[in-house]
Amino acid sequence: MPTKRLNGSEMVIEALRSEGVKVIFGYPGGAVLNVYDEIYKQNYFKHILTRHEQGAIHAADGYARASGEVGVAVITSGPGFTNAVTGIATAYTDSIPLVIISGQVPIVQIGTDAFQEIDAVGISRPCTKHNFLVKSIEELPRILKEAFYIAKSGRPGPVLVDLPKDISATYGDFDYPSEVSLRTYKPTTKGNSRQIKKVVQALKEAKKPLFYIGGGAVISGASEAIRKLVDKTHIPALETLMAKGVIPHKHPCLLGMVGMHGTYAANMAMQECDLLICLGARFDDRVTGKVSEFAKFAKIVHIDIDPSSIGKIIDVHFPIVGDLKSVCEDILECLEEYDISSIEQWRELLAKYAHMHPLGYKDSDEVLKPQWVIQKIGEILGEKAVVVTDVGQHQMWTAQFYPFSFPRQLITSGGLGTMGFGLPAAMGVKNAKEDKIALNITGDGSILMNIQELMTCVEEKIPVINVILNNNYLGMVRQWQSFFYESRFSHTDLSLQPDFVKLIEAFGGKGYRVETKEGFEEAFNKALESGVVCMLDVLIDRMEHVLPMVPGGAALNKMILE
Ligand SMILES: Cc1ncc(C[n+]2csc(CCOP(=O)(O)OP(=O)(O)O)c2C)c(N)n1
Repeated sequence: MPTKRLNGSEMVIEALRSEGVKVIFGYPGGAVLNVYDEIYKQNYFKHILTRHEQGAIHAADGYARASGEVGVAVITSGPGFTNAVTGIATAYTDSIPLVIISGQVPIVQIGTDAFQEIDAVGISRPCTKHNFLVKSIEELPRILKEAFYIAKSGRPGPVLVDLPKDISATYGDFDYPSEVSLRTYKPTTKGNSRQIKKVVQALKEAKKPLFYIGGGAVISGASEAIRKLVDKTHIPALETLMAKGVIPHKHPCLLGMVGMHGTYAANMAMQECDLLICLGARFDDRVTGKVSEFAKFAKIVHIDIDPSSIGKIIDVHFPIVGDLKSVCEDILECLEEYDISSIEQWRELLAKYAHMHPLGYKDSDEVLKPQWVIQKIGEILGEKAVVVTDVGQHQMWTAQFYPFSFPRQLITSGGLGTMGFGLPAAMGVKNAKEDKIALNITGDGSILMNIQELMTCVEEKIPVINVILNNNYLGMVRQWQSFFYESRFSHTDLSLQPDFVKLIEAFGGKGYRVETKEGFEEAFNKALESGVVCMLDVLIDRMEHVLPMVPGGAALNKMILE
């Protein structure tokens, strides 16, 4: 490609075009105005104006999670940037690839407390995979190329490009690099073959082996290879919240979700296994419970693209650094034969556990149970929806009761647990997956955190279906207060509420209040037919708990079951 003379803003547009970006989310302001002027002139990609910078980042994040591509957001300096931080941290914790272009004050004003100046690079250091402050026009093409490369390679994550206003107007030579070579950053993708052979040997010898599947399985596209491994070996598998759908919910080897609100069978399996094969999971405290009691009898295999995550929390006997998909394929190749009968007793024991305490709830005819609502939605939509959640009890009930059957079908803030994620993320999802229904299951607390994005949905005609499981409480916090603070409900009562139906109507969408089972089906079908952004305000049992529950810091087998 011949070198072109472009200014910084034109370079940004050209880079986005070269990267094949189809949609970006953003919010303008003075420091980023030059870039916005170029956005106005181009027709390569769509720009969606959110109503808050946090919304822009979550939307780009939802887009990335649903599509597997890099999400892009453009924001301005100062408060624009600080508003974005929660979104950036959310993506960082769940290893989501984003490129965020933020306007910055002109170079000469940096460090002078100029209007809307903030140290974006300093603030974002702990919550980005990498960040750049562009100091000259010459380095901008390289930085843009590297930003995309770093965001999506290895363990993905958000990358910030902080672009001072003067540089966005300065002309320079634009020669967009076709490749990236970074001396200090070279992710290992191929797993060590000797180590893989050892794992295969251990797998054949184990009497109680167990697959522990994490979000890395989704990110690396390893689902098919993992399914093949499970189908070949019949080794029981458990999943984290972030791995929902990697193994379809009805697969006979799947024990369900592990951890604080995991199934009895999954948690007991974790405690009793003799070989734990961790496939792209992080040993998060919500999964391990008390670390010293965790998988005490097991030899541990940990496969992860990020070497720094191996051995961080749990001692590992067989570390393998590499891309999970490629390592799983190597294991499959190396495995050749596997004697399924050698683990029959183990499978029988776990089947007994699953039978003893299946996931369940007491249904009622007087009051709507949230679990019933989610099961019903699952029956109606099944594979037709990509399900987004906010954070709280509704998130856990969704994980427990929705029949997930493909990877990227559940989009949720797992690591950071960010209330307010749902609605904007669902907007991103709908843009990535037009053929799917974008369903946001949310709480009465969470929805109010980014409710302004309803306006974006109306303007951009994004028909997100929001289901509020309304318990008039910050339910998950109230649950902790019930169990661990003798029901002193300090500031978790949300009885005072807006009229959600009128609220969404004011924005220009459709709203329905639901109090009965019949009413739910009727309203839900109307919402599906409406083709516009909707909100169902579903009044549920106010005091329902998410069970089972492992109290924070307890061992996984110390579950509260009822
Ligand atoms: C931004 C943010 N603030 C606070 C919390 C702590 N928190 C976790 S769950 C929860 C309650 C959520 O309430 P709601 O959205 O109504 O959902 P429910 O638990 O009732 O289903 C809170 C406050 C959080 N996760 N995120």
